[in-house]
Amino acid sequence: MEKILVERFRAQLNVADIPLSEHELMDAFRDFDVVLPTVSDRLPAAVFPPSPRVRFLGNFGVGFNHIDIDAARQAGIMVTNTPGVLTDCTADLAITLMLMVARRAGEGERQLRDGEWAGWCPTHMVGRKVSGKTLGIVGMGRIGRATARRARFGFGMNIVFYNRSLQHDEELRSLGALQFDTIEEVMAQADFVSLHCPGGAENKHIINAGRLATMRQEAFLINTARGDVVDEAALIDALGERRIAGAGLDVFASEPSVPDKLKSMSNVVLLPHLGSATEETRTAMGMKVVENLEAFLEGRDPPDRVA
Ligand code: 8YV
Repeated sequence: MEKILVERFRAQLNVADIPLSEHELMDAFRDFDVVLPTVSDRLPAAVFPPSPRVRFLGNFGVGFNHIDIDAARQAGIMVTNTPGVLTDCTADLAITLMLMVARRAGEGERQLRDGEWAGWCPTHMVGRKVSGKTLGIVGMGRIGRATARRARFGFGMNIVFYNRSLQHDEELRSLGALQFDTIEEVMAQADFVSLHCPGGAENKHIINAGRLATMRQEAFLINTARGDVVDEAALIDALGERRIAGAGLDVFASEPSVPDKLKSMSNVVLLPHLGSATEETRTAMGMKVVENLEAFLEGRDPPDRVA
């Protein structure tokens, strides 16, 4: 993205690649007009100095729970994000995780590479069928819907979902998607529970011990949303005690650190936050950041303003 920025804004901007520590970010807020953070850059209220020079935060990503939006608003700093362009790839990855964990793909690949595959036999690495099962979605936004479409039309799955607001429209009717009033009801019905709600204080640990206890023993949890949505310790307990069948996780509470207990579990698939990681999507995200920045510099309202 830096290359695109340098080329596009050579005349207007002096571009620097800033290290990530909170302290250095505070300095950046004093020294720069524009900062383009990613999900790895934690921007709590404490990072915002009293009279920051920065006027624009162009977040490289759709989720912005790592930025204290109220602090930005109070400081009069505009914040933008990159919605829409990563919907397909994130939904693709949710389906990848579902397939991998249910069909034991990661486990099987590790076994083969380790030279431990003893040959075909009827009971070798038997997993669970995905097609025709019930998918429970928590958060029926863009990515939730894209995941539901893939599951319904690609795998003939039944869709049930929870969403804060009531949703009924033509697309949901064509998916045969059934909305429930509570997350518990969705979790109790589903063979796979896939999380697609935003992170941040509002949704912190909405998947907790109590809710995990409502899941069926043969069900899987899939998370491509944010790590803090799930109480990781409670999930580790549920997985360890085989109260649920497994989990496919692309996001974690304290990235890039991942609990050793999770790493030691064979019924868990772990990916390093790859939701949007394709050439096409990362380029499109970069272009969105550029579009928003361009609008800001020209005094227009950026298309993806969140504050
Ligand atoms: C991005 C994501 O890669 O956009 C998001 O919210 O979670 C990821 O897919 C990440 O945010 C980059 O900053």
